Amino acid sequence: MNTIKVGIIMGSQSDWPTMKLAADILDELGVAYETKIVSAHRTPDRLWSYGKTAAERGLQVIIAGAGGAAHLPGMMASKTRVPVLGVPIQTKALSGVDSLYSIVQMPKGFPVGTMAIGAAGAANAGLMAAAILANSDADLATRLDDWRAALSNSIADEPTDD
Ligand code: RP5
Repeated sequence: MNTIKVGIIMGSQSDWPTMKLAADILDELGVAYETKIVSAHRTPDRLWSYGKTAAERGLQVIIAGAGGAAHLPGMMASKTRVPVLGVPIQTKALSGVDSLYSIVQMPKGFPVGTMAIGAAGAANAGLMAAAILANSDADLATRLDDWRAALSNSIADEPTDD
C-alpha cells in the first residue's frame, strides 16, 4: 500500500503559490503527500483517472484547489469517496468569491469540505488533512498538538505600539 495518504491537486500551475501553503504545513507536520496538476476542463481524463484510483492507491484525503468556475473539487468528490477538501483560489476578476461559490454549494450527496479563500484556506486544508490522519496516527496527533500549542504560545497577552 502506498505510504502517501494526502493528494494535493490543483487546476493550474498558477494555483501552486497558494496550494504550496498546504504542502508547507504537511512538511512541517511530517506528512507525506503528492502533488499534481489536474484540471476539470483542461485535463478531464486525468481527473477521472486520479479519482478512480485514489482510494485503491491509499489516499485518505485529497486537497483540491481551483479558481474561477472551480469544478475540480466537486468533480473529484463525485468520482471518489476519499474526502475532498476544496480550496477556493483567489481570482483577479471576482477575488475568489466565484471560486468559493463554485466549491461550497455542492448538492446533497457529494460533499466537499470547503476552506476559506486563498492562503488561509490552503494552510487550513493542510491542517485539516493532518487532523483527519491524526485520528489513526498517534505520533502525528502529538505533532499536531505541539504545532497548535506553539501557535497559541506565540500570541502575546497584550498589544504593543510597535
Ligand atoms: C482554473 O483556472 C485553475 O484552477 C486556475 O485557478 C484558473 C486559471 O488558470 P490559468 O489560466 O492561470 O492556467 O482551472
